[in-house]
Formats: sequence, structure tokens, C-alpha cells
Amino acid sequence: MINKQFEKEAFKKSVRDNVKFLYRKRLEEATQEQLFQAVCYTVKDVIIDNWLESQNAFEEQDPKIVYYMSMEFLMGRALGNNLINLGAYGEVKEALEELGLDLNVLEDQEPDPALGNGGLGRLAACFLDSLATLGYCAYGCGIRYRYGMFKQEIRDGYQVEVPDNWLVNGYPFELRRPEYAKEVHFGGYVRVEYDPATGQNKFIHEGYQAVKAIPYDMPIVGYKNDLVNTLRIWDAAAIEEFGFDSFDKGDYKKAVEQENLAKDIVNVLYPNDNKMSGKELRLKQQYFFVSASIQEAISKYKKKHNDIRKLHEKVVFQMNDTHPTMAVAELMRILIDQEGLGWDEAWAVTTKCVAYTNHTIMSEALEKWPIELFSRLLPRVYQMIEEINRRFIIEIQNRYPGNYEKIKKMAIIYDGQVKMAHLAIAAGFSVNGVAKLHTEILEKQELRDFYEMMPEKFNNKTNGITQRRFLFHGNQLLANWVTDHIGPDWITDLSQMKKLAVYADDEKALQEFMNIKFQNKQRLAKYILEHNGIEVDPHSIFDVQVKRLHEYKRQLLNILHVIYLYNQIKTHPEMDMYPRTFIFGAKASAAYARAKKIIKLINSVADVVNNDASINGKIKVVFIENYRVSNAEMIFAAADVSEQISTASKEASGTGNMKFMLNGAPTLGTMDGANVEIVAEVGAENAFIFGMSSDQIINYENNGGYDPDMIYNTDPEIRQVLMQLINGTFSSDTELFRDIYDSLLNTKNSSRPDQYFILGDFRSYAEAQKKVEATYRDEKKWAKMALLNTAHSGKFSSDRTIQEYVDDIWHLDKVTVGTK
Ligand code: NBG
Repeated sequence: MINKQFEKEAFKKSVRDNVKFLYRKRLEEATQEQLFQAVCYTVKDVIIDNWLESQNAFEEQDPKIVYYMSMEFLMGRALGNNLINLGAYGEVKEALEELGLDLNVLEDQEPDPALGNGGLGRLAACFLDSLATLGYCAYGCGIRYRYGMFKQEIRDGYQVEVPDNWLVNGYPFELRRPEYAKEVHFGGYVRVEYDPATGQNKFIHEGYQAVKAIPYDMPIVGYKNDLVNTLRIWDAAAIEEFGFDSFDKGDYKKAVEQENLAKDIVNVLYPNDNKMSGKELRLKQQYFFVSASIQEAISKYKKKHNDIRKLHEKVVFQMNDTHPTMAVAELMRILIDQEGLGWDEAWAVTTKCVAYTNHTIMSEALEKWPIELFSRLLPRVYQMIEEINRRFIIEIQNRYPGNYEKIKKMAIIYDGQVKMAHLAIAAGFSVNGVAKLHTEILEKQELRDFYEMMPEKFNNKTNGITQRRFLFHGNQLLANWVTDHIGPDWITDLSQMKKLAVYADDEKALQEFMNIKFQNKQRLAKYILEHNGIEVDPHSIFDVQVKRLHEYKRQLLNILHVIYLYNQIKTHPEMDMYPRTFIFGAKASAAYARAKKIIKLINSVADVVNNDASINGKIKVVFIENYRVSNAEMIFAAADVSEQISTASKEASGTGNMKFMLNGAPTLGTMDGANVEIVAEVGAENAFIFGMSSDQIINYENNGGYDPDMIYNTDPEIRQVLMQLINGTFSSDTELFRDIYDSLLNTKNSSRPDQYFILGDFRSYAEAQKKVEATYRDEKKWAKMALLNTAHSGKFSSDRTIQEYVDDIWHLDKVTVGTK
């Protein structure tokens, strides 16, 4: 159904009117940015009607609600996605054309709301899309960072971080809701007071600093079902406006402090992926959004229900990694101090309301907070955790009498630190990993003690992605082709894709499929020429690795292999090599020196290789600046090869791997994360798998025996590549890449030589790359493989993932809005 306002004439009038109201201009005078805003307001108008309708439906049907608590929501641009989910993309595009406007150009005006780092934040965004589309009532709860993920500029080959002021022109889709503001308290002390009426002690938190949390709502539009959910992100403000009141009262200092505290809390997203940042401000951010969100959930519940002991019947909090784990203690605090429940009653409610998702086994990501910091910043919340810990230790003792090792390994508070994962597992009724292999490693290795004590809590939920953004919007050519062949049901049921498999031997279909890939490669080539000034040949193999820069993801393996190929061509100029474009995109955390060095190395190799006329353009290396959701959509569509080459056991799932697959790019990867399941779906013959298994890696890690120096000393080609890092081949400064060189070998400077087994997997990777080339030369074989990847991507929809969360963990009720 097309909403009336999307009828062309009404839509065009509304855009003209908005330009007039907002900017006092005629359409012809407005800038593209102003036109973008005007179009958004027209679209928002429609969305708001559905949003109101959805609220009514929620009121009437009173469904159970999931609160998805996440420090990060990597939403990407909203305009195009909203139009797609409203079912109006085509109509709006046409209407705009009649006004002489280009929807794509307008979409490009939108800043990416980049309130996340990588996979974890993007997963949260895909989940919201699926929740709304499947008809469930859900709130995303997070922080409205003033500055999102930094913009990456590459200067002289180095990453430079530039602030991302995404709100500078105002964000048209958000709605400020000051009437739902909440207070959050930091610092102070807890006074104990005997209450003769109850004969109990009361705990009174005093002397704190207060901050006001003000919610901003963003609409989450379900696909053609009129349902609109809410992403509620919190802004912070001082309680008393900085002004005469406190100035007169002589409280000038306090007023300034409150103002600064508020500003600081929401100022910036920590740019770490898979790494814990033990900063006080980070802890404040966590408590800030958790407290505000839980207060909101409880007050919403109490509007309709009077027995707080039944909260779990209507409310579930999903903790996206340990970042929101304070939810456990905050809920206990509110239930006890404000709702008057006893400990056991409060615990019974809490442990039925909170569930935890683990997203990594990387030890540097494990959140631990010093007791001193925690108890000073959140004294009452800390008391809750102490008591939870005391009781949990008793449980451990009862279960394993006399086994002090268990206590040491499992206690929530130990060694002067609060361990957030332990708290999340002790309190959560569900603990899930994000891919089959990852969950197995959690159970057998990382969380083994917890699994043995409470196996019933553990379960797997393999990640997924939304096909509405990553195919329908990002790759419209292929989306239309798919619809022409199997109808449109795939848009909400990705398992339909398997119907494409019958075209795997149909020459015409294969040709069309590859022709679409070619057009997408041309589009990306144009982008690369415009942004990098590098000309790349769309006939070459587009071999792509885009993701955060992290040593475990092994961009270094990829670029070392490029150097190796370059050496091969130089020594055998007659060698027949199929032209290849190696495309990288990655942000490194601002403080991660080695990761930033690897970016510099990639760019230095690019400089040498791209400018060496003697290799006849057989290899090109491109580093795409400022990799983010909006350019990712275009990159996935254009990829031939999907590089998923993490050290086995380290990548919990990966979700980029699924986006490539959906767009018809076979995986070149290790048996890690969700790659394992991708191979199971598509068949090993339609992927390029290499490298050590997770068992082998874990075995080396536990028992030693891995010797990169041996490889260096016995494999001259590998040795040559490493030598080139320090002999001036890629930089006149021979010390520039010394640290990278050292990290791979047993030198005096390295503590864990080649921790990520790059040399150990090198040969096997090079072999797999050879196979990629040989296969690509066989056009038909490649086309079939590519098509079968799309055809077997059905499992990896976030719709499937969300339905599993609903069935096994959340138990939500379906909602219908209007007649839908
Ligand atoms: C990341 C993992 C990815 C995974 C995403 C989403 C963290 C802590 N973990 O492999 O590294 O796909 O989470 O689950 O960012």
C-alpha cells in the first residue's frame, strides 16, 4: 500500500512547502543539503502517523517488550532505508525526478549516524530493523553521542582522525522528548538509617552529582507493515540550568561541575573495537544510559501494571556485550530501594529480566573495573554487586565444596576488580554466543566453569544481517534481478533465496548475474577514482577486505601476500597473472599504534605497486578512506572475493562475511566465526578455505610449540617479504615498519612472536589465493559459485536470528498495526 502522502503530486507539494517553511526559499534556490532536509521532513511526516498508530497498538495489545541495551548503534543513513521499508522508494525517486532532483544525490547529503565501532554496533542496528519488520515491540536503548565514530582521513598514508560532527545541520529523523527526562546520580555516599516502621535499615544515597538524561527518539520503520519502533538514545544536561539560581545560592562551582559532567558524558563514542577502555568516563557513560533506560522501562510498565514482581512477564533487557551489565545492579537497586522489594524478591525478578550476549573471546576486551573507581562513582550500585557476589560465592561453595580455584576463577569481585562478564552470567537467565563455533569455544574454553555450573543458561544465536539494507538498498540491480526470478518474498524471508539455485547452470542467468556485478564494480571504480585518484580496472578481480583494523583480523597477512605476489611478478615478468585489485577499508582505534602502522604499510605498498609500470597494472592496491556503513553498501555489491582471514577462534562471528555472501562474493577465509556456517550452507566447493583450525590454534596457545622463526629461516620467499619491511623497499625510513617486523619474529622486542599465526598460515593462504585466480579464469565456474553464494545466504538474515531470540529467549508477542 502506498501511503497517500507518497502520491506524486502530494509528495512534490510537501517538499516544496518544506523548503519554503524551513529555509524561506523556492525549490530552485535550495542547496542539495536543504533539499535533503525538506525531503526527510516529508518522509518523517508519514512515519510519524505510523509511529502514533504503533504506539496505539502497543497500548491496546500490551505486548511484552524487549529493551535492547547497547552502547553502540551503527545505524547508517536513514532516508533510503526508511523509503524502502515504507515501500515508497520507487515512487519517491520518480516524484523527485519530476522536480529535477536526484534521490541518490540527496541520500549522499545525509551524514552516517555512526554511533558505533563495527560489527557489534551494526548488529544492533540490523536487529532493530528485523524486530520492527517481524512485528515485535522493541526499544533500542543507547547514547546520543555528540560525536560519533571519527572520520578517517588518510594523509601521506597515515590515518588522521577528524571529529564527526554528525549533528551540525540537525538530524531530521530524531525527536527530542524532554518530558521523559530522567535523573542519574553519580558519586556521593550511602547513609544507613533504621526505619522503625519496618524494622529494616534504609539505604539513602546522598551527596551525589545529578545529571539529567533527555531522550531522543529515532523511528525504526518495519518493512511494509506500518509498524514503527523506537531507538531511544539519551542526551545529558545539567539539572539546574547554569544560571542565577545556583549562582545566587553560592553554588556556582557546583553548577559549573554539573554542566561539565553532562557535556562530557555524551560527548564522544570510544573508538575501540574489541578492546576495553578502563576510563572513568566510560563507566559513567555505561551507568548513565543503563539507569535512564531502566527507569523508563519501569515507569512504562507501572502505567499499566501494578505488580512489579511480574515485571518479567512484560519486560526483558538484552545486554549487548558486558557494556550494559550494570543493568543487573541498577534493576536490583530500583526494585529494593524504590519499589520496596526484599532481596530475594528483587533477585527473582531481575534474573528473569536480564539476558546477556557475549561477542568476543579477545581477552583485552573483557571488562573489569577497579573496585576503588566503581565504588566511588556508584556507591549504592556497588553495594548491590558486593551482595550479589557474596551470595554467588556461597552458591559456588555449595556446588564445589572446598574448591577455592573455582571461586578464584568465577567470583564477580576478585583481585580488586569487578568482572562484568561474571556479573552478567551470574544474573542473566540466558548467555549466548554469536556463532556456533564461538559458542562452543565459550562453553569448552573461555567460560567453561560457568558452563559446567549452569549449562541451561548457554545457547547460540548465530548473527545475521538485514537484506533490506545490504541487498535491496545497497545493490538495487541485483535486488531487482532476484525479484524478477523468484518474486519479492525474499525481502522478508531470505530463505527464499534458495530458489535461485536452479539458475546455477543457466547460462543466461549467470551472464546477467555477472553483468550486474560488473556494473557494481564500475560504480565502485568511479568512487575510487573520485576519492583516491586511482584508476582501477573493473575487469580485474575485486578482492576486498573491509572491517575494523585489528591484528587478529590479519589485514597484515593480506598485504604481506600482496608483497609476495609483487615479488613474483618482478622476478618472473613473463608470468601470466590475472589482474587483481586489492581493496582495503578499515579504521584503527586512535590509540592502537600497531594497527595504524599497518594502515601506513598498506598505503606504502600501494604507492610502490601502483606506480611500478613494469608490472603492467597486474596488481592495484586501494585503501578506501573512511570506511563506514554508507560506502560499505556499495563495496559489498562490487566485491568478487570476500576476505575473512582472521586467526581461527578469534572472530566471534563476523557479519561482513554475510553481506559479501548475499551479494555474490565467495569467501576466502579461515574456519572461524560464522565462516564455518557459511561454508556449511554453500558447500566447501564454493568457498576458498585455508589455514589452521581453531583447535590447532588453541592447542598452540595452551601448549606452545609454534615457531615463526623456523618458517622465516626455512622459507626464503617469506623471508624476503619480511626483509622488505625493513630494507627500504616501502619506505626510505627503514625503521618505519620495524615494529611490524618485530611483532612477527622472536626478537628482543617481542613478547609473543607472531601471536596471530600469520607466518604459520601464509603458505596455505597463498595456495588458496592461487585457487581463487584459477577459478576466476573459468568464467562459468566463477559465475556459478558467485550465484550459489547468493542462493545459499538465506540463513544469514537477521530476521532468522531475531526469530530465534524471540523463540528461545525473549518470548515476545506479535503486534499488528492498523489492518496489518
Ligand atoms: C564483535 C565480534 C564480531 C561479531 C560482532 C557482532 C565485539 C566485542 N565483538 O566477530 O568481533 O560479528 O561482535 O556479534 O565488538
